[in-house]
Amino acid sequence: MKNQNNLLFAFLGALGALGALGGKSFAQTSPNYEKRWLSGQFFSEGATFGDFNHDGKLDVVSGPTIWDGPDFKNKHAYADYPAVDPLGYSKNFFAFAADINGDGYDDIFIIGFPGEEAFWYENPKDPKNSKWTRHTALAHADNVEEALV
Ligand SMILES: [Ca+2]
Ligand SMILES: [Ca+2]
Repeated sequence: MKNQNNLLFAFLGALGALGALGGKSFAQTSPNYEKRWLSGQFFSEGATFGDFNHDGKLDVVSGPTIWDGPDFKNKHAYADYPAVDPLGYSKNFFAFAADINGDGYDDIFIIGFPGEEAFWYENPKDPKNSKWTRHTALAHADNVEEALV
């Protein structure tokens, strides 16, 4: 035990020396982030970021919901489908943000359950986030490894 304590003190001393040499402590250089809990229900395996309301700040899309950045407190539905059993799978395996129709606004592309439809939701370009129109992209997306190209 004494050897372990000596080793720990030597390790901490080395960290302190490195911090002094760099001018910053270890705590000042380690990643800084805040964990946010978006929902207690399971809607999708996929989630992503995009600027859906076109305000220059990234928003989050997960399942049928968009959370406006940067605080992610204001949420709104772009689609309407229920939560699923978290012991199973959803119909939303991958989510991508891209301007599919070239109108300057991020749309949402979803690869559903393997072997089933891949689809995208057209951004209505409305700050009130009115109805997003769903379009079929592929009748069958067979591989989980599918990627938006
Ligand atoms: Ca935004
Ligand atoms: Ca678009």
